[in-house]
Amino acid sequence: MKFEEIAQVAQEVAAYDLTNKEQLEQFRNLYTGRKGRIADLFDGIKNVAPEQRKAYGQELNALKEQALARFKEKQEELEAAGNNQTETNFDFTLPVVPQTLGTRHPLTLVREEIIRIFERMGFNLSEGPEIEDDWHNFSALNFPENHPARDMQDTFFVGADATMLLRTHTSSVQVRVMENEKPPIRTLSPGRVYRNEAISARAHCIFHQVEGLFIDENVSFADLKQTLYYFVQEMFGADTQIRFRPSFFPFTEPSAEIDISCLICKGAGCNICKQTGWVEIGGSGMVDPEVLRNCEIDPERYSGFAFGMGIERMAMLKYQIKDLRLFTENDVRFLRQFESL
Ligand code: 2NL
Repeated sequence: MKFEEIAQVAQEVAAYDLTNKEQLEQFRNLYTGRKGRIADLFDGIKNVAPEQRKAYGQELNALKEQALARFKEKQEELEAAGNNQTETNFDFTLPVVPQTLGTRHPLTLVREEIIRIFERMGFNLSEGPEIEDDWHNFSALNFPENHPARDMQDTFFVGADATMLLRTHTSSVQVRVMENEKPPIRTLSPGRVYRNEAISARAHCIFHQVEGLFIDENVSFADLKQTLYYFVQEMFGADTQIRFRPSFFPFTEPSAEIDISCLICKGAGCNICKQTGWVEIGGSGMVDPEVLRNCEIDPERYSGFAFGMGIERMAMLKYQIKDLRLFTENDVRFLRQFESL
């Protein structure tokens, strides 16, 4: 009776379909495992007549060897077939490996939003070199010979004879546009600029600005105001107020700083706006006739306005970023918070 059972299990072991990992596992549970049929048969030795026990034990050992050998052989076969995941052995319940997409840099997001707004008003884009000559960065823009911006303390000069410099604003791009194209001109020049400043939470030697230039017949300060009013409403929301404060730049006359109502406290006063309710986003003015003449545009016939705004400054306001250094440290914990690609 017991011997027949061994023969029966031996047949099953030989015939068992072992083509995937699940079947191997079932086979182990059913036959060779601690609670399997073979273990049961070993337990049953106590019910075998004493004179037959030796033979029973031998047959049972043979069965065990046979089962283990078959298991090992099939296991090795499956492993050799590579960890090729086939439809039958792939675990579809495994969690997926997350796809970590990149995000766009906040300065990129803000720059592109600015560009989109001015494009709707007919501005095109212009670019120019970051390494400039004195003419395009300073002289054409009416900077006097002894102006402090021309000092080594403020500007990075390059080359053995220091005749070239890293542009301190993108006005240099617009000087090139005025030299090469005739009015009407409506152009926007976003770009990286350099100033010789100590790095802190509020200042950096490398930053970004966007400048705009509009030149045609009969362009007035009213056009400047309306253009920038439309811009801030689109950029910061319809409840944003704008205010112009008299100022001075060598290249514009008259000149005005551009303030907007504080986005955080809506004008009530907070520490972002230093309790004033207003924050500065840039400067503007009517292009000085001398600058037009320097670029061979007749100031008797044409007039224009120009403005410059800091991209970091606007990104800080928009996203409430408190330290300028975050823009350049490339800390993924910071970068990942912005719109993904
Ligand atoms: C600021 C101030 C300003 C301009 C930039 C400009 C360019 C040309 C001629 C005249 Cl070619 N003006 N640009 C005018 C006024 C202010 O920038 O605070 N920028 C961050």
